[in-house]
Amino acid sequence: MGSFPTADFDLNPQLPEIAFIGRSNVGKSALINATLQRKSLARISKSPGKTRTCNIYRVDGRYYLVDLPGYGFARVSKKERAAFRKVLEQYLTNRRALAAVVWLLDIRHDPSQDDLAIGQILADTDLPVLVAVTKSDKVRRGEIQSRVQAILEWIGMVEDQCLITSSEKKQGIEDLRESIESFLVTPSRT
Ligand SMILES: Nc1nc2c(ncn2[C@@H]2O[C@H](COP(=O)(O)OP(=O)(O)OP(=O)(O)O)[C@@H](O)[C@H]2O)c(=O)[nH]1
Ligand SMILES: [Mg+2]
Repeated sequence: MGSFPTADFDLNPQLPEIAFIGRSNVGKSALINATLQRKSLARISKSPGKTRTCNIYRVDGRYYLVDLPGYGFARVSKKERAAFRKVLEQYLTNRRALAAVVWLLDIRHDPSQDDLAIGQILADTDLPVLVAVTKSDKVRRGEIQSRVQAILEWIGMVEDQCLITSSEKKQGIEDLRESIESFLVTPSRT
């Protein structure tokens, strides 16, 4: 495990990377923790904007999970926001070891301008993308499907590219692990 301020970190050994990206506070660190089945491994924030560096977790000596800084948090300066976005864009565009991206979107919110900008960057890369709709425990059961459909429509993606998750209730975690495994079978850039 390591922590890096920029996205051009060197990892040894070189292994496929699965990046978790999404707005600040969307639940990236919590979902990584749930996926790793270990508490307080990735830092979870009480106040959003906590993950300011790229935090890397090596899993079973086979691959890395990369916890990237959240984008679009309104209370940091415009300059800082732009810097975060740049780190993300460079990483997504240039990172050779990047096997796939898990893109997190909060079930309660329509995608933001920042989300849509990231969606465009992702569309411009040839990366496999899995959408993880997060915090499904925050809406009533009967609302889950319509919220997910609305979000998918916003970002122009379909249901089989999407998982419904709750780190709190451990929902969708096993499916997420399986998806990650499937991404490792056919690395996209290496
Ligand atoms: N109810 C509920 N709360 C969640 C869930 N996942 C995360 N949270 C809460 O949402 C807040 C943000 O979670 P983080 O995992 O720190 O979010 P992050 O995306 O890593 O945020 P940054 O590091 O700021 O980019 C914390 O208070 C978490 O406890 C979930 O599935 N359900
Ligand atoms: Mg975080």
